[in-house]
Amino acid sequence: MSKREVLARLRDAIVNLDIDGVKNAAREALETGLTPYEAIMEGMAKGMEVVGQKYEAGEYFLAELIMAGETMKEGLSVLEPHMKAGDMKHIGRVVIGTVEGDLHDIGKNVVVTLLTASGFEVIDLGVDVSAEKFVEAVKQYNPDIVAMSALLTTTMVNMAKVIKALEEAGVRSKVKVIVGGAPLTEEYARQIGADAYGRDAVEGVNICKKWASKK
Ligand code: B12
Repeated sequence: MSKREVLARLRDAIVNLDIDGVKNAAREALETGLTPYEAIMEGMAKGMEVVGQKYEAGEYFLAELIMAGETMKEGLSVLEPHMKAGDMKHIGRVVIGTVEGDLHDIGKNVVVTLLTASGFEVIDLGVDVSAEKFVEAVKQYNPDIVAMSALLTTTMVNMAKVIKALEEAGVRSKVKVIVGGAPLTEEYARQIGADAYGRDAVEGVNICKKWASKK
């Protein structure tokens, strides 16, 4: 099979949410001599773009977005062991986490997958992440972007605490801050001093991509 055919298979497997198909196509990609980077960016990520478009067009819903994320993860699990450090040219670095007191991570994980597929290096701090942990991670990893998720009205206030802590630590101006999660609004994001609000993962990642291209 030609490289082009394998890339098309990778793309289609993501669009069709086909876990077995994506694993097989990822193995074929390696056999055909594609690099894992090419398989991700020119194959699976193209599929993710189509999934995003279908979501925006109302053809796909959240369930498909989550499944596409899972499918992508399965494909990555085949390719990752074959990736050499420095193989992947990252377009930016993102520190992400669900804020303190909040254990919801399904949406955040979709954001992580889409960011990774778009070429970002993502440091995922997980759930229930305190302001101190965000600040430590910013000092340690020197990211371009800090992304926060909250699904509870009682925890979204903790996003403001993180931004304040970044200010107090003198690192706020070094990063762009994007926030997301079901209870948030554009207005709330502005009010707490975030640089952007992502209504969903697709919009959020598009904003991050725009920032990366302006670097
Ligand atoms: C699944 C779920 C749970 C699971 C979480 C499992 C997990 N691993 O995440 C469990 C069962 C653990 C849970 C627990 C609780 N939950 Co709950 N949960 C939900 C549920 C049903 C779905 C959330 C979800 O995953 N959606 C799917 C994802 C893909 O969507 P999403 O998270 O919104 O993310 C999308 C966008 O928001 C955006 N996004 C999200 N994060 C970010 C970040 C950035 C940077 C960007 C750009 C975008 C972005 O992109 C995503 C994809 O497009 C919601 C109801 C609902 N329909 O939202 C209630 C809900 C969020 N839960 C609720 C509650 C009350 C609770 C509990 C307090 C219940 C209890 N009494 O114990 C606990 C709290 C636990 C805690 N401390 O966090 C309420 C919150 C009410 C409120 N406004 O505060 C909701 C709304 C249900 C309800 N109607 O009452 N929950």
